[in-house]
Amino acid sequence: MDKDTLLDWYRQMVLIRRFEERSDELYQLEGKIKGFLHLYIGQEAVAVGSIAARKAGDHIITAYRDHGHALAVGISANEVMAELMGKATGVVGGRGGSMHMASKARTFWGGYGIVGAHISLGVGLALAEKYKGSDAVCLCYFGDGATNIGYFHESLNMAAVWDLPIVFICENNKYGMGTSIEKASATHKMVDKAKAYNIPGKQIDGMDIFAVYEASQKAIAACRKGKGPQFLEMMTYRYQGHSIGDRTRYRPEGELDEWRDAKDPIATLQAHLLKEGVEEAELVAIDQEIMKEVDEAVQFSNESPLPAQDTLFDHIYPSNAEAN
Ligand SMILES: Cc1ncc(C[n+]2csc(CCOP(=O)(O)OP(=O)(O)O)c2C)c(N)n1
Ligand SMILES: [Mg+2]
Repeated sequence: MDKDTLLDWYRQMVLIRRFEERSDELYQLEGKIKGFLHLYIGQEAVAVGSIAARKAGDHIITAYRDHGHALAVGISANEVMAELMGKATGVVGGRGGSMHMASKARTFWGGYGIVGAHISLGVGLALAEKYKGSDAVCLCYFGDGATNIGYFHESLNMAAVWDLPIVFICENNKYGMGTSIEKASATHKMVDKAKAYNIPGKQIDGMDIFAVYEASQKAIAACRKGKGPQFLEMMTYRYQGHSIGDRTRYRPEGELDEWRDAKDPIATLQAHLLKEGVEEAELVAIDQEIMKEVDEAVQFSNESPLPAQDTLFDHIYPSNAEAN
């Protein structure tokens, strides 16, 4: 990998981390963000490394832990932050909030709150591309908990029966909403569930951006060659609770420290860059730029208007005009 690409990965992961730390403060200390807020801190290498392996036109779809994916597909910090604050300048006009980031221009389809449901939409995106005869692929992200849902099984089955170009990316962070995999899933290796549908799969170190990128590249290439669906189980860890207010009492003491100290994705890439001769000052400069970018996003969002009252019925069905 060339130095500029690695610095870009570093920049993206630091942006996601600082952006979310600031979002946490805005929620808990300032009350500027309301509703749900599921943070992605700890899992940054998965979104950044796998999205780096896609080409323009490939589809991205994910669940409610979606700020990292939104930033990684290139939606600006301003638009993501304004969306979190429900402002008209947000990426979906302040209508969706934390769980529903999306951008048609970037073929990023969200952001979904119903666990597992979007996996079937990912299969639909892949079916459409196969039908059109394009070589576009869908990257479909979901958690370990989602693999216990019916949609997951029906979706994998249909994708395999129809040989669809979809990479199923399971972000295995060991827990669902306060429940460990061991308490909720009959098999503890998510990749085994893919085998049941004849879908090739691998467990990948999701804290190592190089491993994530390489595995994603191979899986995407296989899809483009018409080899049908692929499955990647990214072994990762979320540092924060499931959502704001979760005090993570269900996690064994010391587990978070073990992951953070030994495997933090940003620290690991940073160590690699320094070993390769990148000056520390260059990384500090990136960190400072990111802090500025996040501060500006907060200011932009604070100063942005709420959606106008007369747009209340826009984008819903039936529309105001039709209802009248
Ligand atoms: C159909 C459905 N059931 C339950 C919930 C409540 N819920 C929200 S997230 C979650 C756990 C999902 O865990 P996982 O798929 O591992 O994702 P993670 O939060 O770890 O990223 C549950 C049960 C929901 N949103 N939708
Ligand atoms: Mg999980």
